[in-house]
Formats: sequence, structure tokens, C-alpha cells
Amino acid sequence: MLMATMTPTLEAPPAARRGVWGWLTTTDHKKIGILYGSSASVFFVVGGIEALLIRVQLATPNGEFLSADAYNQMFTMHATTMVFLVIMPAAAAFTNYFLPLLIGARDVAFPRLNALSYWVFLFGGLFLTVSFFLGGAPDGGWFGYAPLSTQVPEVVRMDYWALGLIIIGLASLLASVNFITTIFTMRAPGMTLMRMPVFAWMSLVVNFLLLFSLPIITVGLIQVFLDRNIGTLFFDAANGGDPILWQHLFWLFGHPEVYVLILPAMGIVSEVLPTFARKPLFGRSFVIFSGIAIGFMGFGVWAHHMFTSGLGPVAESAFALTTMFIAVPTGVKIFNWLGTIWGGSLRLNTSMLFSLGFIAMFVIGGLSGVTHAAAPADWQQHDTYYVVAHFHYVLVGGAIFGLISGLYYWWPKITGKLLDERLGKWHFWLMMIGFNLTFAPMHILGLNGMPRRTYRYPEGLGFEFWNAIATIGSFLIGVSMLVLFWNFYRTRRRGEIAGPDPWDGRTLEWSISSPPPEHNFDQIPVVEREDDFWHRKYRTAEDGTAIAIEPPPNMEFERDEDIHLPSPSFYPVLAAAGMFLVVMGLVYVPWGLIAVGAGAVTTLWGLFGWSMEPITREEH
Ligand code: HEM
Ligand SMILES: [Cu+2]
Repeated sequence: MLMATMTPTLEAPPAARRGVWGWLTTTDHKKIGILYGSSASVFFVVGGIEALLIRVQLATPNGEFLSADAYNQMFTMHATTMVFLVIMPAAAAFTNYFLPLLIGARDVAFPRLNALSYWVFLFGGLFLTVSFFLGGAPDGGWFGYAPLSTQVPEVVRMDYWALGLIIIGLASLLASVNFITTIFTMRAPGMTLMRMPVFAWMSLVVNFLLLFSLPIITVGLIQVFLDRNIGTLFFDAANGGDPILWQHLFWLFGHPEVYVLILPAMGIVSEVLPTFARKPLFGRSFVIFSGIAIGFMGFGVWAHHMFTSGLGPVAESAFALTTMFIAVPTGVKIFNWLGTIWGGSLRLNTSMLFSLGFIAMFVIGGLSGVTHAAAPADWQQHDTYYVVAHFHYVLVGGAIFGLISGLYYWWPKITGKLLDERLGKWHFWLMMIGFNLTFAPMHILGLNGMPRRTYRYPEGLGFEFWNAIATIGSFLIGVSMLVLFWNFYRTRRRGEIAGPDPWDGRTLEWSISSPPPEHNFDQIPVVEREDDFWHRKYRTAEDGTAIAIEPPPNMEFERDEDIHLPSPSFYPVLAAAGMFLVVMGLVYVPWGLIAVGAGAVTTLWGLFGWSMEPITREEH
């Protein structure tokens, strides 16, 4: 149903294959974007249900709804799902669909590698989730601290976690190589780096963060798997290993990862605000360079997650300082966004409301983050609900709000129809109120000492009232998402036709039809300045007002002669399916070795077939 609502209704591409086979073999960046978006939406429902089950358990003291064992699985999988199977693929959905359009390209640099990264991600997500039905899901927390994650190897749950994250990490690594190459080699003539839209810039920073951080955690995850299965002692303190080493390896990835989660949303907000304030982005190059600065500084703060791991005053002071410093480039962005809306003629539609909500909620999350940077204060806050409140303000109030703003902003380009604004506003206010009712009380619960990851609490500690409020709030978030899904369905059936430029946009994607043709641009645009499409429509008067250029620019072009598009291919999904067999087999060695062998052969067959098939086809 979700794929049906997202699939364009107006114009089907001529040569591309149709139906399920068409989706299985697609190498079109737009269709791969829709696949990522659909999968992330389904996993959001899964991760959301896990969160609601946690909230039911904590709604009252002495909860009996979930056992301690089930509770551990719920919060581990809730977080792992939301981080790796929702926010990252949702950002990949927008990057896949819009990066080539924003830089004036017909596709990404490596279309089949792009397809492979999607299928490896999907099989990795299914592998992690199917564990619930095969003896129990990972239960050691989303950062899998050793020795909790390396003990009891006979229970395979944390093998699913380690191997699942290795596979999903591989998918992101393949995607980052693809997007970085696309940005450096596929830009339209005149699209210099500094003319590139901010979303493209944030994608560049995100993919470099992935490129440098994923190998670190992959090494650590392999060590966890080896400690669990062949008795190595990397993290075994009793035998010369060091569990703190795992914490360093995880957070050397884990902290850059939080910027991988938030920077795409920051890129989206930097596109939405100028469009609906009808003003260029204030201090545009500062927004770009502060994003780059965050990328670099993000590798220098990881140990602030370990202020209670006994690193000593010198290390703690150093990481307290670097963490406080990173608030500076983040603050620069906030002021530039406020500068953009200041004095603008604001259109408060749903996309704009979610972007404004993003700024407000992210600032709250950022401020509690600064309180964590002060190591002595963090000793009180660590592992309490104050921390849970903090990261939900930045991950839900920040990343999710930003991504939803992008959804309302770009839905008309993807589907050709506008999402209903009345339902959109209901969605926004229900989510805004539900979100704050859920997570604001957690600051109080945490400062009053309520520990996280505890499946129930006794009466009389003063935790009852705020937990009840938090649970009500979480169900309000659930209701708000139902309103969004109803809007999807209703828009598909009788939504308003959008046309190519429904928002009077500034960037290239609004210069072509909605949805775009398979080849994107009839003629590759020649770019003369930033916000090039806007400046083809408007000139700026002395006082800064925009004056429409008459007659308006003709955006109908003679189609280029030889347009080459990537050929559909079945080999990426085959290679990914082989990898799924390999990891399933590794969980159940020695018998699983049969599956490992079959999987390896399937993957090699996929890669060999891929290397032997033609790259592109002529588009007529
Ligand atoms: C949408 C509604 C959501 C609700 C009601 C919710 C609720 C919760 C609760 C109550 C916990 C604490 C469990 C505990 O420590 O015992 C938790 C943990 C967590 N949540 Fe959420 N959450 C939501 C969305 C998200 C999203 C979108 C993310 C994004 C990444 C996220 C990431 C996490 C993480 C990382 C943890 C820590 C789990 C751990 O300790 O291993 N949550 N969530
Ligand atoms: Cu951090």
C-alpha cells in the first residue's frame, strides 16, 4: 500500500521494467530512493511499536506487561531500528532521489552499486528483525557494551546484532562511495561546489563521516563476533583483554554517527526555510562551513559518552572542552536559520512548521547536550532518563522533524500531488504536543534519579505521574503518524495535482516536471549562480525584493540526442541475497556453514554476472 501511494501516478517510464520485477531490477536513483523511503517507513512503524510497548510497561509502577528479558530486547531493537533502519535510510531516500536533481545530473555515479547498497541494507534489516522469531532479538543495548555483549555465546541474540550492524554498515559504506563520487564527478556545467545546494553539501559531509567511521566499528563488531564464537579475548578483562577498548571503538563511530543522523535534516531545513520565507539562506557559506566544521570536530568528542568509565581528569577535561566547542558551529547554523526567517514573508505550511519545530526542539536538545559536556554534571545525569530525554530531543525533535519537513516539501515532486495541508497541520500539532509530553517529563524523571534500561520501578519514588504523562504523549505521537498515513492514502486517491514548481522553489528539481521523467533533464542545465532556478525567475531589486522576470523563463527544452541511462539489473539483489545467507549461516555454525557456502557462491555469481553485463542503454 505504501509503495502504491509513493509510486508516481501520472507518467510511467517507457523502457524501465514494470511491476515487482521492475523494482527488483531498478538502477534508477529515483526508484531506489522510493525503495529506501518505503522501507524506512515500515521500520519506523516497527520501531514505534517497540517504543509504545516500552511506554506501556513504564506507564505505572511494578509493570507486568513485559518481562525483563522482553524489555531488554525492546529497547535494544527500538534504538537499533530507529538509528540504522529508519533515520539513516530515510536520509538515503532523500539523497538518492534529490542529490542528482539538485546538482543537475541524470543519475548517480554507480547506479548498480546504488541498487546493491539498498538491497544489502534491506536484507540487513530483515536479518536483524527476524531474530525476534528465531529465539529472541538482540538484548544488550544499542551500543552493545562488552562484556554484556560478548558473554553467553550460546544465546545467539548478540550475534544477530554484531553481524546485522556489519551488513548494514557495508550498505552505508557502498552508498557513501557512490554519493561522494557523484558529487565530485556528476555536477552540471557551472555547478561549482559553492553553488551546490546546502542539502548536497550536508550529504557530502555525511558520506565522508560514514567513510571514516564505519571501518572503525566494523573492526570492533568483528572482534565482538570472534570473542563470542571462537574464544578470542579482545574485550575479556580477566584474560588481558579490555572492555573499555570496545567503548572507544563504538563511540569513535557512535558520535560521528549522531551527525550522520542530524546533518541531512539540517540540509533539508536549509532548503525549506528560504523557500517558504522567500529569502535566500542567511549566511549560506557559514551554514556550509559550519557543517564541514561539525564533520571534523565530530571525530574529537567521542569519549564524552565515557565520562563515567574512569578515563581520568585529563581526558575528561579535554573531551569536555572539545564537546563544548562543537556547540559553536551548531549555534552558527541556528542563528543563520533565524536570520533567514527574520523579515521574510513566511508561508506557514506543514513543511515550514516542521522545520520551525526542528529548530525549537533541536535547540532544547542541544542545550541539554551542553549540560552533559560538563563531566561532573554528567556523572549525575549518565544512564538516567535525563540522557534519554536529551537524545530524543535531538533525534526525534531534530532528525525526525527535519525529515518529515522534507517529506511534505518534496512529496509533490516525487508523486506529482500535494499532501493535504489540513491533515498536515493536524499531524504537526499532534506530534509536537505528543513529543513534548513524552520527552520533556523525562528530564525531571532523570534528575530525580530514574535510571534508563530498567524494566520497572517501585511505587513511592515519585516516578508515577511523569511516567504516566510520558506514556500518554507517546500514544499521541502514534496517533499523529496515523494521520500522516491517512494523508498518504487520501492524496493518492484524490490529492491536488502539484505541477513542476508548486512552492515557487529556488533549486533545479523545481525546474522539471513532477514526477520527473526517468532521464531527469531533457537538457543538462548550465548553472550560473547559486539558487540558479530562482534567479531565472526573479531579479532582486535594490531593497532586496524579488521582481518576477517577464516573460517567465521557458523551462521546456529540446531533448538531448543520446541520453544514456543505467540498465536495469538483477545481479545487485542476487549478490545481496547471498550476503543474507552468509550471515544467517554464521549465526548457526557449524551447521550454518552450508548456508555460508551457498551464500558466498550466490554473492560471487551476482558480482560476476554484474561485471559481465552492459552498463547503460540508449534512451529513446
Ligand atoms: C517516536 C517515539 C519514541 C518513543 C516513545 C521512544 C521511547 C523510548 C524510551 C522510553 C526509551 C528508553 C528505554 C530505556 O532506557 O529503558 C528509548 C530508548 C531509546 N530510543 Fe526511543 N523513542 C521514540 C523514538 C525514537 C527515535 C525516532 C529514535 C531515533 C534514533 C530513538 C532512539 C532511542 C535510543 C538510541 C534509545 C536508547 C536505547 C538503549 O538504551 O539501548 N527513539 N526510546
Ligand atoms: Cu556523543
